[in-house]
Amino acid sequence: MTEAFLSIGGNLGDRLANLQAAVRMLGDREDIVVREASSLYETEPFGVTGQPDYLNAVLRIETGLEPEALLDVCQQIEARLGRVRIERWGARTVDIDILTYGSLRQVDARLTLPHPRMAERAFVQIPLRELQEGRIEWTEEVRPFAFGWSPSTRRTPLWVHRIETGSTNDDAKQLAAAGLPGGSVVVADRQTAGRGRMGRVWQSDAGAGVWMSILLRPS
Ligand code: A4P
Ligand code: MG
Repeated sequence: MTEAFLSIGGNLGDRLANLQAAVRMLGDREDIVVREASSLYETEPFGVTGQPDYLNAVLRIETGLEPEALLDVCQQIEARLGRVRIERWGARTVDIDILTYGSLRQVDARLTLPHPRMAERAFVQIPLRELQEGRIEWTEEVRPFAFGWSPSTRRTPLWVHRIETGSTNDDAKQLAAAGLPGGSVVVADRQTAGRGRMGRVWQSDAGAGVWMSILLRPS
């Protein structure tokens, strides 16, 4: 079995149902085990603008399939979920790309590994870092959307980093409602509206500020 990372995303129809169906179809196969799924992220379209926002995630799988056969499976699932290729980078129900396959490096018209454009895309890098480092970043174009979704049973606390936010407390409450587990931390470089506990406002020197909230009992 070889470890591989897949990127999945879509921006048409019932986006969540489409991604869940794709993950289920991958996991139903005897030659693929889905080990871990990142959170879902809602992301601004990259490449072609004027299309709906995407939901994106990254999966860690193990597979007995050769890389080309794995790509066949990904494309079959895309087709079963109604993907029609109209324009490159255009809107789609589900797109499944292979990010890495073990440590394999190859450049080929049909399959290039690692995925040639993965480094420049926040919608790939941020979910990947979540799986590899247990750390969530929250940027304007990539927002955590849901946590602990099927098939992942991953409940490890996460570190959520925001560049700027109104209030880390409000963020923490919202993320807890979405399923972020206890022990998670929300930090921000800048906080614009939140107030400290008991009405106190905490302030540190400009440029050196770190605001943070810790989830103790997410329920
Ligand atoms: N191909 C080569 N290497 C690979 C690989 N490692 N994994 C070939 C998958 N496919 C690979 O892909 C075109 C061809 O790339 C395939 O036939 C395969 O042989 P495609 O999926 O048919 O077409 P595409 O997805 O429109 O093109 P491409 O270049 O894969 O686009 P991307 O890079 O997947 O970008 N914005 C947000 N926010 N979220 C998104 O998920 N996705 C795209 C598509 C654009 N903007 C996005 C998102
Ligand atoms: Mg693609």
